[in-house]
Amino acid sequence: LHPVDIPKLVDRLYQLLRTRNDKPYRVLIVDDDLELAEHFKLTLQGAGMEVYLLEEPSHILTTVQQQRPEIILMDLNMPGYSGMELARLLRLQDDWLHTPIVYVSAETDLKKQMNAVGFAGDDFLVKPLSNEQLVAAVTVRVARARMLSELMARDSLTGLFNHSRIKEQLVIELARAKRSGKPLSVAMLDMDKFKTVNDTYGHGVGDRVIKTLAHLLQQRARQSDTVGRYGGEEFAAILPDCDRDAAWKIVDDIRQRFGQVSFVSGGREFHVTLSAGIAASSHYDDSETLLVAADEALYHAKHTGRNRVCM
Ligand code: GH3
Ligand code: MG
Ligand code: MG
Ligand code: MG
Repeated sequence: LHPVDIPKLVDRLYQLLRTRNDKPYRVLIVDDDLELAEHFKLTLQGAGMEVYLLEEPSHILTTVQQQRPEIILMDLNMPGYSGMELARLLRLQDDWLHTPIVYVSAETDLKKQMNAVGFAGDDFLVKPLSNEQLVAAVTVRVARARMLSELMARDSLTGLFNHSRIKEQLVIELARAKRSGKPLSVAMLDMDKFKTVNDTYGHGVGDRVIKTLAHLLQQRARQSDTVGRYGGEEFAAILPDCDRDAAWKIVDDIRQRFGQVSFVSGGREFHVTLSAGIAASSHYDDSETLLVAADEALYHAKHTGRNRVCM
């Protein structure tokens, strides 16, 4: 049995973060002082970031939708608009609930600063601002936001990607596969008669079995594969550059290895098997139908005797 290897998990997290951090930070500047905004833009671009200026505050919602900024630098006072109101408007949208919003203003009155942060937004930077200050302020916040989103995408029991990240990742990977003309397969794996494991040996032992399969999946997967815990004792794997037959071989190998693991509880030894279903992108156009197809194949595996991989 493998206990969850925390240092390895943390290491993997940092690895992921590094690859995600390869992408330039996306910054949106909202300021009516175009000369200053342009200066901020050049400074942040100089640090390797992608920067957009919002010239027309009333377009803020469509602009964030298009540019998907990871941080917003918000002026406080603009003719006809208040930065606080714009920040509040963003905060009312689910998509922008977590995006750091930092006011950048010449306002030196601490009470007014706190009032703005209390109304919406996260923090306050006072102009004038050195280039170093600006770059550091953005870097720290975006790096932390990315780290947080990586952590939130993880299932706490296994450290694997969770349900929502799997679905997000599938949309991205499928689009990439369609662009490159390469195959992509999806596998759904579900343990057989798992309720019996819980009923016989207890929930804690059940959890251990779940962690063991997670570990096995992670070890067997390639760097480019995405494995996740889809639900209770159900797992999903996205295998890019892998057609249905190749996917079947990989998943069937995992099935065999998992079936060979000897679990021990209270002096008793037992084995657990799994069933799996596979679907390939060559047959389906969108991520939802691909997942449904993998699920149907899994259902078929269950109904034809379990402990098998169907496609
Ligand atoms: P089947 O072969 O048809 O899949 O039978 P099954 O008993 O495995 O049925 P199903 O997949 O529907 O049931 C999953 C069970 O897994 C139900 C629940 O008690 C258990 N389970 C779900 N999440 C967890 C968990 O986090 N820990 C433990 N120990 N058990 C869980
Ligand atoms: Mg202004
Ligand atoms: Mg099951
Ligand atoms: Mg299940």
